Amino acid sequence: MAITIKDIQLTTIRRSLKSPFKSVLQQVNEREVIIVTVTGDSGIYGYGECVAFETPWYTEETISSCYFVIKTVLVPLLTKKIIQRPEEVWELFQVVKGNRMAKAAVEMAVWDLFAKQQQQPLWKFVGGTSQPVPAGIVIAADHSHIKELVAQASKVGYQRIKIKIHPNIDLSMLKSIIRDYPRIQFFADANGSFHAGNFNRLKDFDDVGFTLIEQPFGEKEWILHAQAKSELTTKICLDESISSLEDAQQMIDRKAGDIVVLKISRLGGWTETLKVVELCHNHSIGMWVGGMIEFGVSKAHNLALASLPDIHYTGDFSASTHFWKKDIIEPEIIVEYGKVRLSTQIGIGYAVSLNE
Ligand code: OSB
Ligand code: MG
Repeated sequence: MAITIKDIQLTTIRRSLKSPFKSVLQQVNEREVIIVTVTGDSGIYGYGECVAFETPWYTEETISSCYFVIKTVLVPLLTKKIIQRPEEVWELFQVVKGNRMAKAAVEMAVWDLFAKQQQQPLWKFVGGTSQPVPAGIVIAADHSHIKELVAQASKVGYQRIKIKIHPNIDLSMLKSIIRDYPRIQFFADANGSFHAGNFNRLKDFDDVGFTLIEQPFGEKEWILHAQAKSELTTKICLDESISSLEDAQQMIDRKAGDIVVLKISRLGGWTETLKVVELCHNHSIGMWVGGMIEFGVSKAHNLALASLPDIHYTGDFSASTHFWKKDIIEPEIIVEYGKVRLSTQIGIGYAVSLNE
């Protein structure tokens, strides 16, 4: 059934992280996101979250560029339109170049709206299953804290721990930690900190015990990634490199990676993300859902994505309390026995509270 888009509201949320998030790219102390609320003609609300950062260190977009593009370009394009299927939003936004994170925030809200109109949880609407989603956490801190943070995460029950790495990190320290936790899967995320000049150093990471190495080289370094995939036994996984269906196709054609990190924001929304999932499935490429130091609206969308039967690796799913004193959703996201249970409520499945 068609939905007429009546109104689109933007709310800025700004909160401090409980502790700084440190990677080779940036240290994040505070987070600002935009919550997009789309109202349909029946009065139902759909929610999306824009997760661009304050400065362009992860993608080219920023939270201010997104606010500008959503407000002055995307809202006028969508308001009063009659939409039959949420995929039509992607078509409608084709006249706007780039700006995928801005587009994703609005498009996600429309998917939530459609799921609610169909009286279905979003995970069901996109074709997922009801099984609890395995929870993974990211350690992005000084090296002196890694051991202690792994011990804490293990106690909470996380089944997968992603450690932010760089070429100079102490490998014997990492080896001994990984040996101490045989039941936990360890991922390494290099955020593009390797280059042709230190390729051999990357090879030293091959026998540390990581399940995969995420984004060793820069975004466009297809040749270096292909070389890494052929010379290392550890799986190569791409994050920053994959911002479209075409990028995923490049990775496959050039044999530049084994696994893709799905991020709805970086890919420009659900429509493109689901195409990437289909492509990866058809080529036996592994997938998992990546985090963006986000709030509960984005996490709820991510949980729906992770519920798809094709997603086999554990994603960045930490409890609300990991980054935040208080999340913006009710109930908050909790990790039980290493998993997050999916909501049985319609749409994203959580109430959203936009006041402090
Ligand atoms: O490289 O995966 C990344 C957070 C922000 C920007 C980029 C990345 C990350 C993370 C995920 O590592 C952290 C999380 O939200 O759990
Ligand atoms: Mg990453």
